[in-house]
Amino acid sequence: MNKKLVTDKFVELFGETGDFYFSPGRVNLIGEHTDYNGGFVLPGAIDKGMLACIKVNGTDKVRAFAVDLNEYAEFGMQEDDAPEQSWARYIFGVIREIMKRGGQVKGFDTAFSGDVPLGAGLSSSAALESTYAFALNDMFKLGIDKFDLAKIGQATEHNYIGVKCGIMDQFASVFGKEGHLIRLDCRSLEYEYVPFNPKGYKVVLIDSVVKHELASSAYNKRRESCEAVVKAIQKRHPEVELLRDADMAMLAEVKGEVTAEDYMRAEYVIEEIQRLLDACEALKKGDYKTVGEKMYGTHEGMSKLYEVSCEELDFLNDIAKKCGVIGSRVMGGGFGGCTINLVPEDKYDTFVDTAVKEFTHKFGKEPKVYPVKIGDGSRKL
Ligand code: GAF
Repeated sequence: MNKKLVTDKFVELFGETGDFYFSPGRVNLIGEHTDYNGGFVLPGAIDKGMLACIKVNGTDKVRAFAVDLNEYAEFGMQEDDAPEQSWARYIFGVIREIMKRGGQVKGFDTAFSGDVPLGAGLSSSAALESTYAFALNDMFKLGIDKFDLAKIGQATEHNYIGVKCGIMDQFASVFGKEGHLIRLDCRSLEYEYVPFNPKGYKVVLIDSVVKHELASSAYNKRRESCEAVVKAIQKRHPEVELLRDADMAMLAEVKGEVTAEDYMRAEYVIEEIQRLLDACEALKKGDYKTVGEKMYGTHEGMSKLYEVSCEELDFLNDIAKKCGVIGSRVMGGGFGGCTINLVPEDKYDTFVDTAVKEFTHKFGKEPKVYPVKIGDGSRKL
């Protein structure tokens, strides 16, 4: 993380340096598209994220600089002051969500930079939201707890970006703990840190470098499908609030009442919640083989039923199988981005070399490789 770059830019633009805050991106071992269905997820913060320098400026305006994009934005903090630039809308959204909850935010100057790759499914946007939610809470002594910091990030996505995401990414970013995954119940927000040190294995991400233009509308559509199925199930089972409460028998009952597409989406989610629970049990016993099998199951479901994979990601998944990787799947929302791979140490080099070589040969572009280190959550530096 280039602290010097951020400091230099901040000083050049605004004079004396300010305070530094960092929030990470995340990986998720298993449990995808389950969060907004009230299910479970198993993410971990990574050692890459967003770094911001920030200082009160004595005005009622924000002056912000995105170092990596070399772009400047200046905006007020009232509802109709929304900035043009999409990166600035994340900061604006966080401020607005804090203010809606009664927090007093004053004008500030800021510059930020990130080393979490954009559009790779590693939650660069949650990292940005968490950085500013955490920083403003700390600077203005707002007393917002960590759960609400995560919810502020999520609400920013809903209300200022237009992505109806779940809570996983922001939660992982704020609550991350080095060497641990977080088993999170996305309905109650009860969570448990699960030590993650798979002896004999390495975790690596292979980035397909595919970025889906319409990812957010496709994402929102998946959520609508799940909600449509819940509505149908509720006619017979009013106690079902979210897909998390449904089972395959309930789903089967509404087969003729929902579209075939919505049915497949719900089938995936119900199976995925179970896969995650099974994987967590296996993880407790150190049974990585079973964890890996579940990961392959997730990929299959995300590809065939939820239809959020793509040719490139399926190709990477096949290579993983061929190279003896014990678990591999598309990670995050999908529609491009990375696969996460649980690789026996002795197969690591061969897998990475083969994936890079064969992918480049087939698609004419090189995938990126990110070894994963599980780091801490939001913090002041
Ligand atoms: C994206 C969303 F932001 C998360 O809330 C989650 O739904 C994920 O996709 C899929 O599991 O990262």
